[in-house]
Amino acid sequence: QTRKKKIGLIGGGQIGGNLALIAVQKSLGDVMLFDIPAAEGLVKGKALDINQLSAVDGYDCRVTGTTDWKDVAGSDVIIITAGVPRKPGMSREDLLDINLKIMRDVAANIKQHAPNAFVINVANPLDAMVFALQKISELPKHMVVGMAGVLDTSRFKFFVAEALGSSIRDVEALVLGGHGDDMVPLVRHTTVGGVPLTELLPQDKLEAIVKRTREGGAELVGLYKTGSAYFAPASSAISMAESFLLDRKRILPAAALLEGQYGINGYFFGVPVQIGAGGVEKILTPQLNDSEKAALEKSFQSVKKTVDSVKL
Ligand code: A3D
Repeated sequence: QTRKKKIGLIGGGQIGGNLALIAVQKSLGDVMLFDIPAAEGLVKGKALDINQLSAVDGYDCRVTGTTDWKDVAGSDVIIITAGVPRKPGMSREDLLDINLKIMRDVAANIKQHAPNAFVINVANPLDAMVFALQKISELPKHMVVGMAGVLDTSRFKFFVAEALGSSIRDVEALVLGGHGDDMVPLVRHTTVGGVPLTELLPQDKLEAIVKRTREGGAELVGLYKTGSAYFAPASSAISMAESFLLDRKRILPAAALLEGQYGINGYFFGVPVQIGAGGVEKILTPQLNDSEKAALEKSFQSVKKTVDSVKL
C-alpha cells in the first residue's frame, strides 16, 4: 500500500497555479497550493478550478488551496515561487530585498513544518534565494536546489530547433552558471541527433542564439509587461520534482551547493546534477576549455556579488 505523494507549492501566483495544473495532469501527487491570507481566494479558486478540470479528464490527484502551513507539513516535494516577479526595466537583482524578506518567512516555515522535503526554489534572484533558503532552513544540502538551468537550457534548445527546422527532441544541450545575463550555454557540447551543433550553424547564428537565450527572461518580461514567464518555468520545475519523486536519476542543470567543484566553495551555482530519490545524488563536472572556464568564472562573480550582499 503506497500513499499518494504530497507536493507543497509555496506561492499560488502565475507559476504556482501552473505547477499545480501540471502536477495533477502528470498524476505526481496531491497538491497543497499555499499563499498568504491576502491571496486565499486566489489559491482556493485555482484549486477548485483545477479539481473540476480533473473530473473532465479523469485525474485522481487533488489540489487544496490553503494559507495554513500545517497543510504543507509532510510534503515530499516543495516548490517555492513565493516572491515578486520582474517588470520591464528591472534586473533580477532588483528583487533581492523584497524577495529575501519573503524567503526568510518561507524558509523558517519549511524548517518547522517540512524539514524532510526535497525543496526546489524558483524565486529570483535565483542563486541568492536558494542560498538563503538553505542557510535559514538548515535542510541538508542535497535536499535543496534552485531551478533555472532547465529553463535556460530549454530556451536554448528551442532556439536551436527553430533555427534548424528540426525536432526539439533531437537537441541535446546544457546551459551552466548563474541565472543571469552571463549564463553559459555550452555551444561546443550541443548536439542535434548526435551531430555537433557547431557543424550545423554558422558562428553568427550561434552567437545570436546564445544572446537570445541569455536575455530570454527579459524578452518575456518585455512582452508580458506585468510580470515574467510562467509556463516554461513551471514545466521546468516539475521535471526536477518528477525526477525526485519517481527516482528517475535524470541529469539536469540546477543550482546546487558547490563544495570545491568548479573551484567554487560555499555557493549555489548552476551545474549538471543527478536528481533521484536521494535528492541531489551527484554533481557532474564536464571538461571545459579555457574560454568556457572564463565565461563561467564571469557568471560566478555576478552570483557571488549578489550572494555576498545577502545579510541573513
Ligand atoms: P506571482 O504571480 O506574483 O506569484 C507570486 C506569489 O507569491 C503571489 O501569489 C504572492 O501572494 C505569493 N507570496 C508572496 N509572499 C508570500 C509568502 N510569504 N508566502 C507564500 N506566498 C507568498 O509571480 P510568478 O509566479 O510569476 O513568479 C514567482 C517568482 O518566480 C518571482 O520571484 C520570479 O522572479 C521567479 N521566476 C523565476 C524564474 C527562474 O527561471 C528562476 C522564471 C520566472 C520567474
